Amino acid sequence: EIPSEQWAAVVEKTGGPVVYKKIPVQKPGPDEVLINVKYSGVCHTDLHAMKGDWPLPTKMPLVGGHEGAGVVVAKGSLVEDIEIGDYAGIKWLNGSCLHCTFCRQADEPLCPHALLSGYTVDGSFQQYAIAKANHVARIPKDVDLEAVAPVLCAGITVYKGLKESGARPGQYVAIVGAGGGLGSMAIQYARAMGLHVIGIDGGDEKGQSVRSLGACAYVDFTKSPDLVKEVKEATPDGLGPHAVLLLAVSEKPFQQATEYVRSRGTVVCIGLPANAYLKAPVFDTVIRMINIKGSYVGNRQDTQEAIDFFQRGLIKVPFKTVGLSQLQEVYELMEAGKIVGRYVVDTSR
Ligand code: 8ID
Ligand code: ZN
Repeated sequence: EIPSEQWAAVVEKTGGPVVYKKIPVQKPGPDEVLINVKYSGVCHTDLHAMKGDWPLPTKMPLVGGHEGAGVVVAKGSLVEDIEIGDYAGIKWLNGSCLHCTFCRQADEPLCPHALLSGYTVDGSFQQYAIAKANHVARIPKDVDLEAVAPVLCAGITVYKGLKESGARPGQYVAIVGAGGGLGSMAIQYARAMGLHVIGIDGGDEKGQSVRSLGACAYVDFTKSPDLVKEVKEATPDGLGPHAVLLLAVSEKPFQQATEYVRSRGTVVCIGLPANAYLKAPVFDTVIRMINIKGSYVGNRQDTQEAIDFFQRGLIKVPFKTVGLSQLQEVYELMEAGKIVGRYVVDTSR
């Protein structure tokens, strides 16, 4: 039975903190489903949202969360291809119009009318969350909801970023922020796609994790006397990685990546540090034919492909699970840069 009240983690004012409290359960509209969220991953985006880091306002009060894995418990009258009891996922893209030029070309994240879970609409840090049926991730019944939660944003985003990078099997990719949530996933997706991985992050604990997930090299940005040289030397011919995935929450690596990417290589910007700018020398960008681009989550097909990699057992990323009531503590660890991999919250406690 669906209760009328539920536990949720609510941001009541920009800047936080997040408050664990009871709020009403909403009813799905005709084209929506209600998902009993069991587990939700905690993305750095949720912290950016609480802090008001970006030039895009959030709704307020706000229930954050956009890596919610759960069970469909109610659906609107227009929903046909999803049943009560199915496993489903709340992802960043909660809904899109499906008729604009971007939606028509499967670039749904670019839809001018996109609804964003845990940002412009309430997300998965509650026991019962709503999303447009057309956009919820379809999760097969044999998949573990706790372990798959981080795939719903981190997994989809890095998988898409790797595709956007154009890197081919056998080539080298540098992953900047490799010890974080997106980074840990990126190492595993890159390996599954046949790429060699150079992980860049700070500290020994992250280094250990990066290596154990399968990177062939780890470069510690807090210790390296010459990071550019070290990254280039991690490729056999010394010419640098074919692609760079920028996942860090700081501006410096965004200014640095073109210095070590291989000629004709691609720098993919994914991390969203507050007030940050890209900078690259025009001369080098031209004469070395460097590509610089952005990549933003993924479309519905990317979502299902990312889940398929996970279902096949190719993506094994350790995570720590705590109660939803402890979300504020997770944010404090994240702010301090102390999280290795991903935290998942259990909405039942
Ligand atoms: O669609 C998108 N583009 C998208 C989707 C999801 C998330 C973008 N994001 C954004 C988030 O909003 C956030 O800005 O990606 C960024 C990373 O999210 P995350 O992986 O959830 O954050 P994290 O777990 O805190 O990991 C960040 C890592 O960066 C490292 C940190 O040590 C941490 O491990 N890092 C930093 I801060 N500075 C670094 C540097 N100079 C660095 N690593 C290497 N070099
Ligand atoms: Zn996210």
